[in-house]
Amino acid sequence: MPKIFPKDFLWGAATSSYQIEGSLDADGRGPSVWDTFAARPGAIEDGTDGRGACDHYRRYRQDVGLMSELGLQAYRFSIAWPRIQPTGRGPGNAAGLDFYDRLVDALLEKGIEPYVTLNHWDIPQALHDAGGWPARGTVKAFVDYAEIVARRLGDRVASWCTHNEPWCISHLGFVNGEHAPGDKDLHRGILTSHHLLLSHGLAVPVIREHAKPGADVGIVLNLVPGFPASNSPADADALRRFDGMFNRWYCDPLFGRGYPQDVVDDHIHDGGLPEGSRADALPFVHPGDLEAIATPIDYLGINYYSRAICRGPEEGNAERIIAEPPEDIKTDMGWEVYPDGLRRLLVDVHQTYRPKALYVTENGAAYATPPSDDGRVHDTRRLNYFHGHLGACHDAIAEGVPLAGYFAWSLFDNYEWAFGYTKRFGLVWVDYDTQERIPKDSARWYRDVIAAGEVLDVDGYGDSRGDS
Ligand code: IFM
Repeated sequence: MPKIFPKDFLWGAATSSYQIEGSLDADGRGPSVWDTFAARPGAIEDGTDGRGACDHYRRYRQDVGLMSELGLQAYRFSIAWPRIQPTGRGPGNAAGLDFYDRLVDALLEKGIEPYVTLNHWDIPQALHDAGGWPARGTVKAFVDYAEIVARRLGDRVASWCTHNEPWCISHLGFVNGEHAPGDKDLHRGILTSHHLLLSHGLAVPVIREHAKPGADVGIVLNLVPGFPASNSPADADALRRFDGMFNRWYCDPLFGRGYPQDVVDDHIHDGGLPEGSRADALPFVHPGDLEAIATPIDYLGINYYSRAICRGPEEGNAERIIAEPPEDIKTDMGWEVYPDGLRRLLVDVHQTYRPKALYVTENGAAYATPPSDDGRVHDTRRLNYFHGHLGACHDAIAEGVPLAGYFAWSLFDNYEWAFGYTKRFGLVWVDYDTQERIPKDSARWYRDVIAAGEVLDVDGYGDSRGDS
């Protein structure tokens, strides 16, 4: 059966500011926490930072031309907060705002809808120094920043996202220290998650006030469907715990259910909250916070890469673990390729929370496949990944999920955070020395999929050369 998408299904690709822009010192940009973190010895696998990246800040016109050649209908990108407010407070920096103004206009000239994310992790360093996400004062700072951007771009932007992947900021940034700012403190991670959610909820009406009629406002979560490794009670509990920390801690309050008590109990167990803490009486949750967080949104964006197989503690190993997938179905990130997890996730979220609309705001795979002798990049494994996952999207729609669009991650190979430039997620190959761009086989396939509105067969696109 052909997998044909609804006519109004939106096809796009996504990036983020720190991962592609480069030009970190241009036009009054202030330092972000990622500039600082990347300078820390050993923090980044290849010791690099975002200073060069894809040089998109200077090459954005050419890049928009490439998007147009690929037939993208929407481009999801993020605004670098330190370009707009170099210290995270005060009036907008004209040169920084001008850049995004030009980018938005360039996109619209090519008929590409701008999908703007306000926070894809690069919070100004000065704001972090003043307390950062664990401090409640940052909530107001974010809402002020959102207002500055919405005032300037609101007349043209089709869709707004407050935060990208609050779990990553809270957990990777503050609990396990793999991301900026590199803290290892569960309590600060919990405070961060609350302040991200609260600032989202308070920013929604402010953005709406300045947005054009019909523009959407929402948030993007990285959700991971969990599966138990066996039928044992220990594995069932590992799944409950994983799902709670990763998914429900964010979805439940966003959709009016407050924080889940079982996750509060897990946090108590792990030393992140005091004994006796109650989900309905957390000291950092002020009256009105939960109502603000649950402000109705126009869509929920889901970033999906893989699933987790959850295993409970075993004798001699007190830790609950996520089982390792087999080698042959892993991407370069070590993540299992599991397309049906996306269908399951979309159906579950739809049935549990009933968001008005859903988007897959990121989905993709890291494979390092270099250019072959013929000058092309035969990324057959990425092609197969996209083929499987778009099929899963189609199946979810057939099951009644209001899935409105799909954004491939990523348009370009780019700076993969703590992995530096060692992981390549792009539809488009980037030579970081010359800044040459080469659309990969997956990009040619995706272009044809967009034109057809259908999950096309991959035959005739890939080539086994160079992709192992
Ligand atoms: O590159 C990241 C992106 O910034 C956020 N979502 C996951 C991607 C792949 O790790």
